[in-house]
Amino acid sequence: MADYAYVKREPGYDAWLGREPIADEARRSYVADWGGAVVAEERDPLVRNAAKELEEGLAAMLGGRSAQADEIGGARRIVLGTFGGSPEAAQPFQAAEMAAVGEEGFRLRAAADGRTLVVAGTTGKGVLYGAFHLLRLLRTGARLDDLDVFENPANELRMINHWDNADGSIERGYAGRSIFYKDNEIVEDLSRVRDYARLLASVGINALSINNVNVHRYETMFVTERYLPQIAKLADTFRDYGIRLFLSINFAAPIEIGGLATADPLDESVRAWWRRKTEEVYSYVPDFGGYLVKADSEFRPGPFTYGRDHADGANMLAEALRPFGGLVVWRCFVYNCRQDWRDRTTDRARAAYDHFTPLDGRFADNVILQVKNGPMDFQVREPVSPLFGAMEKTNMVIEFQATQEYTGQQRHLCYLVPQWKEALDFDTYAKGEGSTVKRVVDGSLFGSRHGGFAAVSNIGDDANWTGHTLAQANLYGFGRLAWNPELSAAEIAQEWTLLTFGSDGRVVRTVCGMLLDSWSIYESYTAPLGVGWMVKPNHHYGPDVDGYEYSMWGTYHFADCRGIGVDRTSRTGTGYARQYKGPNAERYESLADTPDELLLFFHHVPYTHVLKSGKTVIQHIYDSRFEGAERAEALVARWETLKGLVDDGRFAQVKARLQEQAEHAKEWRDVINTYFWRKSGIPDAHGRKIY
Ligand code: GCW
Repeated sequence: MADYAYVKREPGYDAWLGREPIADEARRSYVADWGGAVVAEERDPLVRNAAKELEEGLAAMLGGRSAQADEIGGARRIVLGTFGGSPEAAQPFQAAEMAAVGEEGFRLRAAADGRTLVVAGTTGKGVLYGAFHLLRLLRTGARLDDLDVFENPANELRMINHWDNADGSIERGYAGRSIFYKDNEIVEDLSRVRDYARLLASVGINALSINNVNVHRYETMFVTERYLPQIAKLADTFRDYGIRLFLSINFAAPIEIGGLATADPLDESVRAWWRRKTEEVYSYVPDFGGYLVKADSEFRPGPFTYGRDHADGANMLAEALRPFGGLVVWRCFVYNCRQDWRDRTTDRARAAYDHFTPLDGRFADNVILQVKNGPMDFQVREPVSPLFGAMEKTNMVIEFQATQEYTGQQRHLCYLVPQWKEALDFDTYAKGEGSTVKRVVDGSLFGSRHGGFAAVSNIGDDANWTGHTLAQANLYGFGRLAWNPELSAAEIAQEWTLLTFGSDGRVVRTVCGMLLDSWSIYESYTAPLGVGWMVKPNHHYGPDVDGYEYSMWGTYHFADCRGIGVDRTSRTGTGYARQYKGPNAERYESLADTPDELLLFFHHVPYTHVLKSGKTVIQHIYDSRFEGAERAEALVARWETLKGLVDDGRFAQVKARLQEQAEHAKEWRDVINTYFWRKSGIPDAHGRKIY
């Protein structure tokens, strides 16, 4: 792991909490005028951190001077505090206004005296979020004179899942090694972890699971005193930034480390073991969040071994956690990963729905099911999982993948917020029109007790956290969206760019444009029309059309000399389309109504099938591969226009990645086009080079 003092100075380390002074002089003096002094009287550690962040942020914006009224000469002050603990912070608000602010919400207001800007919340956590919001407003050019902001987060759980292993490796990690572990120990120096907590808190993340859902030998012992003292220190670091720590657990732990002969969730000795363990965890981490569980999935142990179901398994852990207010986050990524490719009746896309919907109503109220956004596995394009909206009596969290396993591994640019927005805005029709996914997970649709968002982390110990500097926008965007899913992908891109690269109009326009185009570019040179995969096995990077075609993983495209796609209709296919409700089921059952971008997910069609766009499938395959590769190449040229406007370090870093992407996009283009030309025998209508 790179030395902290060193990485801290590297370009990109500060990410969107950048330390550059505000370039525009008028703006700088306006901010200086308002930010004369930061006043916070409470001892609450979160209020203290809020004040510290504001002070340091202001000092940086104003060019390194400390934000003291007399030095900067600003006449006005920023007051931070909780309504209950700071009369000055409460002063500008009516009782009803204060009552409307939830546990994590905040209000910002320019007080009537014209001299005070107030950052106030019900709790220290709210004040902290308010301070970060104010910093964002200061940097992005907001007017302060009549400032009046009121926010509560839309979602209770705003969580990051780390797939970090104790040996320091990261499953599907593309930005270096773990910042938490080295050689099966938790790192001693938590300075970098603290900076990470700041980044997360600044976008409202409030929960974090620190180890891979595939729990191996050492991580199984995280719930023992071998690790708990160090885990408690990690939890302390995160607590000061309002983040609750979760652990991924091994369902077979009672056997592997407990000396029991079984892990049967209905066995009293097993239940007692988990109760004792959980008590021990809470003795070290009093505000411990709970357990994240991958069970009976991809060779992980689970309740099936004992003839029990997922509700039995989850409820056993829920019982152990309940006295302490802890949660079970139980993943629904459950499918048969030993499928025979010859078997055409099994459809992996159906699996989560088939396993879990019969259990609706059986889960304890401190269990939350965590469902991947799509039914398969984080492909560049998938329909939305039909589990959303299908379990009225069950808490649900949506799981996104910020780490770009299937979307370019942070070597390619792929801003995922537009993809996530599509999933969140998808109407499930569960209770008629307007039953969107975001309303399922925020709890409002079914009145669920718990819910929210989770994302698989995309950070590692690379100096810039995410490998590709522009991939920071995915972490930023995830947090912002979890706080407020109504923000648009463009608004988030703009905020991130302003905060990260400053306010030069050319930079903002160019970077936002690149971000917003990038998902579509990546999609267009990789797998066509929603069919997915076509990647090299295991590491999943680069094109291999048949890489998974004859494997056990259930991810097939069924291309032959006549056509391609998976028939998931109920009349002639696997019936998956019927897992949707009302108009969605009708749409996907119908070849004519299925949108082009998902055509091959739902239907097997001849290459000569004509799309809504007017093109044949084969011509679409060729055209989009050619266009995609060209657009990838154009990204390099677009970035190059920013030479001298972005610091040299980050400029060079991004340029190198974009060049690699452009080259690799050609590889995708040629492998895919050649494959389909050879299979179909149909030439490109425009006679371009296909090998
Ligand atoms: O996307 C797949 C990955 C696995 C991962 C699994 C999961 C942690 O290829 O590496 O395992 O999903 O989500 O559990």
